[in-house]
Amino acid sequence: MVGEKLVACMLVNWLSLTLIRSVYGQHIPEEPCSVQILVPGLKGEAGEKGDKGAPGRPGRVGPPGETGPPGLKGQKGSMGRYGKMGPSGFKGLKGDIGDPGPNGPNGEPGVPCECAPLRKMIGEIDIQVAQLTNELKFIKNDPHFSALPSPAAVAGVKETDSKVYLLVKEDKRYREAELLCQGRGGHLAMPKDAASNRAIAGYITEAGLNRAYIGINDLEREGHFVYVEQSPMTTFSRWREGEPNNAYDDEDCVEMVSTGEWIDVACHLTMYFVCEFDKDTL
Ligand SMILES: [Ca+2]
Ligand SMILES: [Ca+2]
Repeated sequence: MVGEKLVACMLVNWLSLTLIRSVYGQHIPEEPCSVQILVPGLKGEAGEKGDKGAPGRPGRVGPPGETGPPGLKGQKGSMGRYGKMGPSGFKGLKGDIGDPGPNGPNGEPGVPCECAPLRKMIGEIDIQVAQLTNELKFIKNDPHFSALPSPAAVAGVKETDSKVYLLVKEDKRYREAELLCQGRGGHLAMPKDAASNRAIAGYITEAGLNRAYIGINDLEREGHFVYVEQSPMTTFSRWREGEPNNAYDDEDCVEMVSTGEWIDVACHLTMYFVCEFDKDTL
């Protein structure tokens, strides 16, 4: 490099001296050519702006960006399908009582009735019946019986010339009924003629009953009916047609129906009964 510069320097100097001698014809002292170090000159003025260059190569892929802020809530989706039916739950608590329902339609006009006085009257009658029942229990032993009104008026009993009959409205078996009559000084009613049978039947009918025990049975000997006081049957009887039939081998007691007919029935049946009392012994 230095060598190239030295040669160039010597060439320039020679050319310069030749040019000057031909122009001026004078003698110009020669200067020995020396090595010089080239120093950069002053910075020139800025050039004009060049044309736009070609687009550069695409840059490298950058790192993932940070998570941005949450976006707006999306719209509600459509309803899904029904799921399978679940198991039965526990029984719930009893609910409150509902509101009262609407009033029903008006009833038909009733028959005018003074019910309160009637109830009071029924109550008084019940008391009278109880009192009369007690009085009857003392009929036999009451020495002043003759001073009392007639038995028929007192108790509503039926009577014939020689008998007083009392219909007892208590459901009893045959034997219990007879014992109750005995306790009052009598027996179950023993119709021994048409008149007494008619009196007892009328009593049953007037009471609105269909039947009542009377004092006839074949408890001692099957088919051999006697009166409850053990007296034998007379020629009088009022068996209903087909009776006595001792049905189911279990009919040893006798009821009178409202027509006055007799029917043998089972003794364990309970029904009302008619007692009779002898006027002679009252
Ligand atoms: Ca019998
Ligand atoms: Ca029978």
